[in-house]
Amino acid sequence: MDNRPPLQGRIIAAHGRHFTVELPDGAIRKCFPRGKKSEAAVGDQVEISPQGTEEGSIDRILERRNLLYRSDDMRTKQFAANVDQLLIVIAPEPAFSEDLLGRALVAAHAADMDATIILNKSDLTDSLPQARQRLQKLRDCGVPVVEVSALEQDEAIATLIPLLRSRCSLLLGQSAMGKSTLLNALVPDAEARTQAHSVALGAGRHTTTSTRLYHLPDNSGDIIDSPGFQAFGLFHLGPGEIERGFPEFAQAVKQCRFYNCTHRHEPGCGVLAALTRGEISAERHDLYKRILAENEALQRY
Ligand SMILES: Nc1nc2c(ncn2[C@@H]2O[C@H](COP(=O)(O)OP(=O)(O)O)[C@@H](O)[C@H]2O)c(=O)[nH]1
Ligand SMILES: [Mg+2]
Ligand SMILES: [Zn+2]
Repeated sequence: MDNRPPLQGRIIAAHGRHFTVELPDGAIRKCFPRGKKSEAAVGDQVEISPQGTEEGSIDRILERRNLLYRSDDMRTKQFAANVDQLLIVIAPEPAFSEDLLGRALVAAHAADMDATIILNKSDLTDSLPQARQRLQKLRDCGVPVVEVSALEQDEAIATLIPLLRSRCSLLLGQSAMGKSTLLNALVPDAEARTQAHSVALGAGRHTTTSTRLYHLPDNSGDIIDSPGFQAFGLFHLGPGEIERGFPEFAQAVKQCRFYNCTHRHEPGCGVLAALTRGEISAERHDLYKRILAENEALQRY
């Protein structure tokens, strides 16, 4: 048994049962949580007890600034902790889901994280106008949108680096939107590291299977890559948090007659009035109602 003092480090990768922890001097240790279940997430600051030269146990997760997660049915999936901004990567092809995009924005809001949409593959000029048009309602309510093409590496880097500087950013998106291609442009040695890991796991060469934090060159910021997702449940959010995830409702909510208005059928509802006037998009209001209905259905069990 080792009897050395605990060390503080940061989780830079999660692989199911074990985690990669980076220490302040850059050393890496493979660490296992104490106990069966672990709440640790990439980005967490942790206290570890070193074991041998390469391993350790995670004794404690230090207090988090924030945590982004989703919850589908009874399972929750933590994306990352202590994140400064969420970068949601979408593309004109394959067509992105407005439902998933809207949910990711709600989750970011609830976690107190800035969010920016990265519209990748801007070189696909045939389908780009439609993608832009689908984003307009989010642009209108103040969500920043940045267009890049990961295939035009130098330009993409020049556009993204100022956004990433001195911050920890989380790349999130459906698969095939180009997250890994963007990451490889930004972090030149990322691909080698990802592939070595995928080969070890027997996973596909181009499939991101785990969440991992990378340092940008010159330590100018951190970026976290994550596997794609097909579902984005928000069962952990209450009605107020869901409502605040739709910033374009904020003004209209002040006009609601009832303080506990759910903005679905109530008389004197400011949101429904704004919807009728075309100031709030019907798709966004539908998404709001879907999330609310899912959470209500869960509470009946
Ligand atoms: N035309 C075009 N294709 C891209 C761009 N970025 C990525 N791709 C392609 O899209 C596919 C999915 O990319 P990948 O990075 O694996 O997506 P991920 O699943 O989000 O990590 C690959 O075939 C990439 O070569 C881009 O900016 N333009
Ligand atoms: Mg990927
Ligand atoms: Zn209302």
